[in-house]
Amino acid sequence: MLSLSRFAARGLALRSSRALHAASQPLNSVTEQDLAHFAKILPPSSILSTLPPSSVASEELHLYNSDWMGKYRGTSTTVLKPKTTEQVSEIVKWCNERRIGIVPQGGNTGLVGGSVPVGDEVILSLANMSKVRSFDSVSGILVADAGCILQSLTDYIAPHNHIMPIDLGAKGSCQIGGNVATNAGGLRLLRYGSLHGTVLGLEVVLPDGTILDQLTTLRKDNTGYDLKQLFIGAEGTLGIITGVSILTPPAPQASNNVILALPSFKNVLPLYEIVKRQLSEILSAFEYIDRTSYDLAVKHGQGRALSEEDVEGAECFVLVETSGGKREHDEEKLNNLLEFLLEADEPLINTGVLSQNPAQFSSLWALREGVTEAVSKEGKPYKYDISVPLSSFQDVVDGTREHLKSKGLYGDHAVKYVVGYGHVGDGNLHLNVVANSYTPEIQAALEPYVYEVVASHRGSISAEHGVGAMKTHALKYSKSDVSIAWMKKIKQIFDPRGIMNPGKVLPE
Ligand code: FAD
Ligand code: 2HG
Ligand code: ZN
Repeated sequence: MLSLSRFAARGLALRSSRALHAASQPLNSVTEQDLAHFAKILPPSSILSTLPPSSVASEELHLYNSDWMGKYRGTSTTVLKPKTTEQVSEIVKWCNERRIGIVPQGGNTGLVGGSVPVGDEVILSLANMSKVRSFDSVSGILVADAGCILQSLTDYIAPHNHIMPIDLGAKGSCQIGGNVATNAGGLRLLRYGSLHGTVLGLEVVLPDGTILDQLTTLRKDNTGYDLKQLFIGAEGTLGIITGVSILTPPAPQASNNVILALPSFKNVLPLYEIVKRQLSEILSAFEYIDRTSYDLAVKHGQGRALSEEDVEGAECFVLVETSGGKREHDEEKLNNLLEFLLEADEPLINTGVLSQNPAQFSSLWALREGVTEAVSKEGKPYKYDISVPLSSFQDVVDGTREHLKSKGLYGDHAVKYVVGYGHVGDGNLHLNVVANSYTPEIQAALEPYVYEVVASHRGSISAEHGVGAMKTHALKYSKSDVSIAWMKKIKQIFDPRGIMNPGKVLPE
């Protein structure tokens, strides 16, 4: 008995050292033989390759090889677009045997370079896996292919009076699988919590091609380790999500929003306390926009500008949304809040602009949701999505600007703006540094500076966008050596040959 277990343990050690060795070898490039094999799994229309017989021009792969910001670029020769989980499994099995790297790609809206190759890995696009598998309008449980676009799922369940528990500016392009893979936060997290809570089950193709079917629709299931949680936020490094089961909340009967103009950032925290207390159960978002973010949103046509009078003297803005069961009740609460705020002896706000109809509701939201787009139109953004104490949001933004000034990098020749906006309710600041172009000097001035500031607050270097290719070297600022070592062990167990989204999340 004893000798058998010793033997078994030795066998395991041998296997894992061989696997470790494999993972440190360079990955193989796709060859014409590989393409011939993929052609047995997929129809020609689902294969895009610069290699024969597909032989498309490399420009046709540009959209897949480049990220949303135009900051990260891969050199993949081949994009595969399977329609079924079985096809994904067959592709992955082959790539694992041949040691070809795979990058799972959803809507390619990620902001940390996770969705594009670091070299010439195969891009496995989920775009053709876009069917709703089932929806139960009583429980609100939706089961869908991972490639379903978030907005189309929203539209699908709307007639059944349900909404998706997640909402973000990229909803028209991002996919539910990408949302789960990044554990996306977004604009509804304050109300409906994170995907770690709302995702009930997943179907995942593991790096050896095995299909892990955990697509349960159970609200409660305590049968041991909850494996699906590992894939939520793994950014495609542990497997390819092919199906998602998610709990969708009933649509609120009434939603309202208001933009509050504040004379000073220091009023944001006390305002948040009052708003939470007064609106309690109907508060569904509390979003922060600094003045420059607002000005850029307006400049680039995101939402309708507030009147001159409303923005005069405003250092920043807060967008408050309510979602509740009764319109009159909610409106009364919101009006009472506004009255209270405006009539205070020392008012925390200058003014409040309340939406009066659905068009105005969307327009106010666009001023906040549209900042990302506006910033990208203005220049080349360096993006840091960090968790720091709310009280330090402005100091982090101002400190970064001063730091760049001290390096001679602030001004039209280099960095044009340093802006802050984000999800106050989640303690998540989006620090965006808008430059004329991406340069090594700006990069060196920002990193590790920003990460050190975050670490000094015991914050997180990634509150919601993930690590991707951007922050692998910076993981240590938010995770201990012990945590990183265990993350590496988990990666090694699932993906001993290192094929799944190489160069992402974990440091070398
Ligand atoms: P992709 O960008 O394609 O991929 C992202 C990562 O997930 C990559 O590592 C990729 O390999 C992996 N991946 C994708 N699909 C799968 C899959 N099926 N299985 C395994 N791995 C997979 N993010 C937020 O959190 N909150 C926001 O409010 C927010 N707003 C945004 C607004 C704009 C305008 C933009 C452009 C982006 C925003 N983002 C936001 C970032 C981005 O939209 C999210 O990270 C989103 O969840 C990515 O989804 P996607 O389908 O585009 O994934
Ligand atoms: C948001 O909250 C997104 O608008 C994007 O997470 C943030 O572009 C960014 O930095
Ligand atoms: Zn965000």
